[in-house]
Amino acid sequence: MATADADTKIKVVQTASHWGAYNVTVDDSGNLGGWQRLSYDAHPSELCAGLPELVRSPLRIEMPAVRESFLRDREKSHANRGRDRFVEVSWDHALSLIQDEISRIRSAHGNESVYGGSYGWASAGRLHHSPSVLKRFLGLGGGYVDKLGNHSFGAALHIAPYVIGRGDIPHLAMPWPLIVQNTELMVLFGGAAPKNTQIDSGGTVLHDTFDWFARAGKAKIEVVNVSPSREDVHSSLHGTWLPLRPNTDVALMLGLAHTLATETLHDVKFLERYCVGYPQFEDYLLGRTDGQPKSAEWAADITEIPAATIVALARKMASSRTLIAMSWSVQRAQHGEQPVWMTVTLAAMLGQIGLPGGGFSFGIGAISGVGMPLQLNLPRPTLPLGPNPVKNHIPVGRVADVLLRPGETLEYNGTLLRFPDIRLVYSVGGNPFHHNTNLNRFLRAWQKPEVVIVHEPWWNPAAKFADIVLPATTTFERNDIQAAEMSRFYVAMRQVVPPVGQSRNDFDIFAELSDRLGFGQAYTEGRAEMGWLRHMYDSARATARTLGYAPPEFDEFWERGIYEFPAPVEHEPLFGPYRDDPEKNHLKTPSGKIEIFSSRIASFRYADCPPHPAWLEPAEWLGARDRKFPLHLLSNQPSGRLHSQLDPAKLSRESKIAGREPLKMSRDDAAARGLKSGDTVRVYNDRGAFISAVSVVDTLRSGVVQIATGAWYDPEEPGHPFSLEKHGNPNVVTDDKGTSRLAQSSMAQTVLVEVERCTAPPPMTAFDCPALSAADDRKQH
Ligand SMILES: Nc1nc2c(c(=O)[nH]1)N[C@H]1C(S)=C(S)[C@@H](COP(=O)(O)OP(=O)(O)OC[C@H]3O[C@@H](n4cnc5c(=O)[nH]c(N)nc54)[C@H](O)[C@@H]3O)O[C@H]1N2
Ligand SMILES: Nc1nc2c(c(=O)[nH]1)N[C@H]1C(S)=C(S)[C@@H](COP(=O)(O)OP(=O)(O)OC[C@H]3O[C@@H](n4cnc5c(=O)[nH]c(N)nc54)[C@H](O)[C@@H]3O)O[C@H]1N2
Ligand SMILES: [Mo]
Repeated sequence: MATADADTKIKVVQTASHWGAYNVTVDDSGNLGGWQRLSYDAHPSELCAGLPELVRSPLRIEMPAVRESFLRDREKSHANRGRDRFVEVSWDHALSLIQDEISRIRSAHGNESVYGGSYGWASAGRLHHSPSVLKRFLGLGGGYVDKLGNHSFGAALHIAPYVIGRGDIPHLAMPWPLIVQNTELMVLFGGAAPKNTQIDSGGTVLHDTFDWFARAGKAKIEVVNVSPSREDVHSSLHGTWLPLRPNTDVALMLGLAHTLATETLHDVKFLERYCVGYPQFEDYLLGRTDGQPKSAEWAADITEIPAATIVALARKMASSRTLIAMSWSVQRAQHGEQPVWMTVTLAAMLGQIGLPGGGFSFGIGAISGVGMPLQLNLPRPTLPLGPNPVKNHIPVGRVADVLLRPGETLEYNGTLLRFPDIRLVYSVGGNPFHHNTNLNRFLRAWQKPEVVIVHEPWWNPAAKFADIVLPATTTFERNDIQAAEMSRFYVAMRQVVPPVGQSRNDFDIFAELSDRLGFGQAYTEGRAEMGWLRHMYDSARATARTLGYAPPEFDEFWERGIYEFPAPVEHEPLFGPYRDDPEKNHLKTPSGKIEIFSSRIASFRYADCPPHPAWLEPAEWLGARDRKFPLHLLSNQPSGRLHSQLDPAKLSRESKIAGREPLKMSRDDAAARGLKSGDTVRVYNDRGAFISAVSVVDTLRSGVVQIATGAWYDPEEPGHPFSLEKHGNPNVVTDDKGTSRLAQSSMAQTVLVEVERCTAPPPMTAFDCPALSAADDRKQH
C-alpha cells in the first residue's frame, strides 16, 4: 500500500496479467502501491508484485534509441549488433528510419525478406498483444515470413493430429472433476509442477489447480511421479517417485507396454475397435522386427528404474482406473514426438481412453487452465490479424538456420521448406535471447540480417541486441481486455498510470508507421484504443449471445470490470464421445481411428520419426556410451517469474545466489566435485559456458543438474559468440537441432554438461542499461 499524507487519494485499479487478474493501488500523483487479490482468486500468485515494482524501474527504456554504428554505417555494422552503445533519438527520427528501412528492403528483396514471426508471450490483453499488432501491420504492408509452431508443445502439436486427429494440446486433458471422482492411479511422466500453474497464456483469473491437487490428495489417488526431480508434484499428493534418467520416458513406457502384452493384460478389443496399427507396433514391442524385445529388463537398463518396479507398475495400471499423464517438458527433447505417441499407445493398450478419469492427459500442471471445467471455444474479443500474402513459414526453433543458410532446404512434416533470405527482422513481445537455444550460434545468426527492430519496455537482452529500439508501454499504461483461451472470464484491464518516459503503445506505434507507409486507414479502421476495445467486445458479445450467454453491453462490462461465463456442470471424459460411438464420432485421422501405426508418417520415410512409437537414442543422454560430458542439464520453467519477464523484480532476484541463477545438484554430484551450496560454478559443454551458483538438494537424481530458464542473458563480451555468460542462462549450452524432421521443434531438455568451480567470476551485469548518448534531435517528442 502506498504511504500517503491525509490529502492524498488512493485509487484501486483493476488490471490483469498472465499470472492473474488483480487490483493495484495508485495515489493521485501516480505513485504505485501494492497489489490486492480479486475475490474470485483463492490462490493469487506472488508474481503480481513484479509489475508494480518494474513499471518505473531504472531499466525502463525512456525514449527511442538506435545502435551507434548502425547510425554511422548501416551496411558494415551487423557484426557489432549487441556490442555497441546506443544513441537516443526523437520519435520522428526513429520512425523515419524504420519507414525507410522497410521500404528499402521490401523494394530490393521483396516481402519474403521481412521476418515478422516474432515469438513470445508479450503481455496479457487482446488489443495490445504486440505480436498480433506487428502481424497486422506487416501483413497490411505487403506481407512477412511467419513462424510455425511453438516452443511450449511444438512436438506434440505436430504428432498428435496424425495419432488422434487433434492438435489442440492444452485441451487434451482429463477434466479435474472426473479425475478426483474416478481416477485410482495417476502416472505422471514429467510430474505436474504446481509452480507452473500460476500462469496461463493470456492470463487467468482463478488458480484452482492448487485446490484440485489437494482434492486429489484427499481422494487418496495414488500418484507416481516419473521424473528426475521429486519436486515435480504437489506436496498433498500421495505416491512414489520414479527418478528415471531424463529423456528415457519412452523406454519406460515400452517396458510397461511389453509387460502388458506378454502378460495379456492389454485390452485387445479396445485396440481392435478404436485403433489401427497395433499389430505392427506389437512386432516392434516384442522384438519380432529388430530382435530386441522391449522388456522391463531392457527398459531398466535404459531408464535405471528396476525391472521389478516396471512390471509391478504395469500390473497395477491394468487393474486400476489409470490416468497416464505427460507433461509438456517431456516432449521438449530430441524425438519429443515419441513420448506423445507412446503415451496414447500405452493408454490404448489399457483400453481406458474415453472413460471418466482414465486414458491419457497432457500438460496437467503446465499452465493454470489445463483440465479446468471450461466450455471449448468461447468467443473472445479479438483484433483481426488481416491478410498475409507471403506463404513462406519457418518452424519456430529453426530461425538461426534460416538466417545463417538462406536458400537451403529443410525437411519438415512431409514437405520441403526453402529458407527465405531474411534481411529485416521485426521482433516485439518476445525475448530471442531467452526462447532460442544454442545462443552462441543464434547470436551469429542474429548478426546477419541488415536490420533488427525491437519494441521493449525494458533494456533487456532483446533490446540490447537490436538496431532500432522503440520504448513500449506496459499493461499498466493502457486499457485492454483480458480474455484467455483457457479461461472463462472477460476482464477489464484499466490504465493505471500514464505512459512512462516517451513510451508508446505497440498498437499506436504501428498506426503511425502504417500512416507513414500509406495504409493508416486500413490499419486503424478509424478506431483508437477504446473504439477497438468496444468493437472487439461487441463482436465477441454478439457470438456469445447466439450461444446462449448474456454478457452485458460494453459500458456496463467496463464499469463492472469482469464477466464470468458459467462453469459447465457436466464434464466429458477426453475422447468420451469417440468411445461411445466411434463411427459417428470418428477421429480426424486418415483412418478415423487412433493410429498406433501411421501410413502417412511411413510415407515420409523419416528415420528420426518412424511410423509407430519407438525408442530412439537421443544425441546426448546419461546412457550414451561415448558421452563427452557427464551431467544431464534440465532447464525448467522458473517459479518466481514468467520466462525472462520480471527477472529484475524482487521475487526473482531473491531466488538467486550471489546474483546468479542457482543450479540444483544432487549431494553425490556436488561431493564428487568438492562443491557445496553457494559455490560459484562454470557450467559448460562444447556449445558454451555460463556462471551459476550451486544449490545442493535431495530432490534430484544423481547425474542430473537443473536450472530455471529466464535469467537475462549476460555475456562477458557482448556481441562475441562463445563469450562466457555471467548470469545463468542455460541456453548458451542447449542445442538447436530439431526434435525430428516431423516437427522440427525445440529440444531444450536434451543436453549434457560438466560443472566446475569458478573461483573469480566476473561481475553480473544483466541489469545494467547499455551505454547511451543523446542525438541532437532527441528532445522532439
Ligand atoms: N532452455 C530452455 N529454453 C526455453 C524453454 C525451456 O523449457 N528451456 N521454454 C521455452 C518456452 S516453452 C517458451 S514459451 C519460451 C518463452 O519465451 P518468450 O515468450 O520469448 O519469453 P518472455 O520472457 O515471456 O518474453 C516476452 C518479452 O516481451 C516483452 N513484453 C511484455 N509486454 C510487452 C508489450 O506490451 N510490448 C512489447 N513490445 N514487449 C512486451 C517482455 O519484456 C519480454 O522481453 O521460452 C522457451 N525457452
Ligand atoms: N511460474 C511459471 N510458470 C510457467 C512458466 C513460467 O515461465 N513461470 N512458463 C509457462 C510455459 S510457457 C510453459 S510451456 C509451461 C511448461 O510446462 P512444463 O513443460 O511442464 O514445465 P517445465 O518446468 O519445463 O518442466 C516440468 C518438469 O519436467 C521435468 N522433466 C524435464 N525433462 C524431463 C524428462 O525427460 N523426463 C521426465 N519424466 N521429466 C522431465 C523436470 O524435472 C521439470 O521440473 O509452463 C508454464 N508455466
Ligand atoms: Mo511455453
